[in-house]
Amino acid sequence: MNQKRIYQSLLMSALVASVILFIVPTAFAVDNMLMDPDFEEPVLGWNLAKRPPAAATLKIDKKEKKVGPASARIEITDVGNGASVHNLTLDNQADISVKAKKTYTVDFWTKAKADRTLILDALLNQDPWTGLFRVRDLPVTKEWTRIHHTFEAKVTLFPVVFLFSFVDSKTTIWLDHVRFYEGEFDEEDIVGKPQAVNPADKLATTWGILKMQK
Ligand SMILES: [Ca+2]
Repeated sequence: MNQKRIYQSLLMSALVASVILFIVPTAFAVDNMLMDPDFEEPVLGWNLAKRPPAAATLKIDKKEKKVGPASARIEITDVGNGASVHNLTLDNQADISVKAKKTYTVDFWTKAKADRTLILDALLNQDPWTGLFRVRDLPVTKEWTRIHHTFEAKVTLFPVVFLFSFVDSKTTIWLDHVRFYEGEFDEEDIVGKPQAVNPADKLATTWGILKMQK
């Protein structure tokens, strides 16, 4: 091969490689076990449970969102009497199945009106209500941030209910694009998913593409 041919073939290889790099993250997207994870339109997959005096409302918010056309906005007026973290929860209606010794990850986008914390919880959705995991004091700020938690299931459980608990604070909180899947944290690239465009998002998008091409 002459030098020009070699150069052309190298260029073609680089092109093919970059196309593959763009396709792979989509092709191997995680298998999300939750229902209605993006809070679009009617929220069939989630249930806001309140034990009085705990009180809150769940609304689909089409202005504040991170992935897709809407997010969940939870306005809390009373966190309850403090007797249980389950006094005020948003639980997913999917019957999740986990196997002992397997690794699972939960991740989601969140922001709040002011800094606050959040509790994540998952347990067997029937007697004896075996706990799968619980994480407290997750920091939520005024900027959209992705929180992720990875754990190993100690026992095989079905049906498991996954829930957010809001008893930490009355501050309004938003949630979007919630995923529960087998495996380690998948740093999903949300490029291509319709989302709110602001300068910060554009920067994040560019950085995502640069990282993928490395
Ligand atoms: Ca959404």
